[in-house]
Amino acid sequence: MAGKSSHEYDAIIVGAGFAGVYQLYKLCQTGLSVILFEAGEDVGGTWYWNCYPGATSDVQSVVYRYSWDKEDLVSYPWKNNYLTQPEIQAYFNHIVNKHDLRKHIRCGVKVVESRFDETSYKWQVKLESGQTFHSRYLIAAVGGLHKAFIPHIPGVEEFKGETYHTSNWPRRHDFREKRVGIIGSGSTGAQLFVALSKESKHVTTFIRSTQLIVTNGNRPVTEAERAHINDTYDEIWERLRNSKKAFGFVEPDTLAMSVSEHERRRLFQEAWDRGNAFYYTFGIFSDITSNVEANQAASDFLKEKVNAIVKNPDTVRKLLPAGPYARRPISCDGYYETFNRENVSLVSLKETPFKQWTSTGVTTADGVHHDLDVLVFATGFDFATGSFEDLSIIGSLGRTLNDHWADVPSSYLGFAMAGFSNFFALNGPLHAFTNAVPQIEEQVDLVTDLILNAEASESTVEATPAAEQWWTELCHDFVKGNSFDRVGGWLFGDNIPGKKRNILMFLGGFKKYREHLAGVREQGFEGFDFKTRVTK
Ligand code: NA7
Repeated sequence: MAGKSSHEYDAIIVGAGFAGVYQLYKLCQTGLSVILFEAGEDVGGTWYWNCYPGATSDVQSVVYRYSWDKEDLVSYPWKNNYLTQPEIQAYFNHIVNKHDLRKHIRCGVKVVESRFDETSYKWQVKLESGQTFHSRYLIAAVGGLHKAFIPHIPGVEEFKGETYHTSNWPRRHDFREKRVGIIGSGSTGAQLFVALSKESKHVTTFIRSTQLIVTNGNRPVTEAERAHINDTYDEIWERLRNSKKAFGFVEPDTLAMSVSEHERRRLFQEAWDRGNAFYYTFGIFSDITSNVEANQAASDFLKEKVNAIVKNPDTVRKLLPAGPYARRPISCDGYYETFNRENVSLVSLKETPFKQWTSTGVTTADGVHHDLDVLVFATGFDFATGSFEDLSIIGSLGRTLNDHWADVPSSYLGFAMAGFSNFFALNGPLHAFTNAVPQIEEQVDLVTDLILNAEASESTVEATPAAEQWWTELCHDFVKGNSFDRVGGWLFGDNIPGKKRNILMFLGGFKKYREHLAGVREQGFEGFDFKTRVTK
């Protein structure tokens, strides 16, 4: 439905990734007037911005898509069991076109301030262009991993070559004659390192902390496999919805130490051959992240792989981490093999930190000057809260969302905050740590029902302070005893200087997350306050 006036809508959505596009679809179905603003020049969200070479999903193609379009599930073609960035972006365009959503989407539009007006019960949404739009509901679907983190590295501004963050990759590049330096070796840095080694003159990976990396196992899917998937799609979703990580694989109850060493190694090997770090971590044993001995065994097996694959013993030494195997698992095909190439170098920043930047590279503490034409920051994101900062969200009583989250990034169910009427931050702090797409669908479904209930009762809707506090404490409780807590990282906001350490996700698993959401619905939207709108 078109807007009531050119700047007046029932709902404004910000962001055209998995969350925003589904939210748009759902609200369009209800007959409400909706507009979606997207800062990028195309749909895709995270997958629009992160178009660096090698960008690939680490959730299998079969379940890295919407579950609600049954016809599309069985007909949309995909070649391999994992999806590359261009394939995912093509999927977004396909969905948007198929469901005639593009007419509601404005790309290349940045929201710079969003303020709730208590008198009109409307959000005033200001754009960079100077225009202001109004809506009853505001849904920020800006993605948890959106705000790029570029660390302060003293003297780096002396470098005069090309510089990029991976999430702001140039649409065209040619590095055939270029020497590239990559800072950062998480999921992004690993994929980029492998891909650029094949298309650049030389690649230097500057690694501060090494993490053990598992093959992704990307391979073509045969027609017979696809036919089987299509025949069993209902079972696949059913299994996924009743699992913890929602990756589509069966999550066993077997404890790592309950089987013989021989059997344990056999299963680790099988998982390595099959590929995928989430499968390696959660698909063979149930206690890799909760039992120290199990974690050690998983880690030792991967260290053996590094030893077996990487030829240079000094490189092996630099690649072996000291701590537990307990960060967001990283999947990357060909990672360790890449260190055997002639055109790559590894610099351990713990052993030889940056000493002096020059216009053509950097000298490290061992006196070596690393000549660079291009410097890439694969240094990650200000997870969960950072994405929302630039929207400058101001709720009831003039409180900003940034202030609300300053000490403890809190939410009810990962998307609702007390004091922020008619506002939903999809994938906000404390959403579930799972395959992103199915849990986004759960959030969007509930948000849509909340909006419909508020419409029917002519009310505003927001989380109660008690509900927000309860969910936040629950999320903090789930961390206790989890190996992730021993290492930290962006799941805790540790990567951002000055950010207070807090768990930023619900680690209770997808099934439990769904049960919580279902319970809220069954109890008449328990934890949400609907206040009748009084016309002033
Ligand atoms: P990550 O996983 O946050 O990785 C960032 C990397 O950047 C990591 O290796 C960091 O090392 C490194 N880093 C950060 N700051 C510095 C400085 N100052 N010096 C050297 N190295 C630094 O981000 P990704 O983009 O790889 O992945 C994020 C998620 O996006 C991923 O999990 C997927 O879900 C998609 P550190 O470990 O902090 O020592």
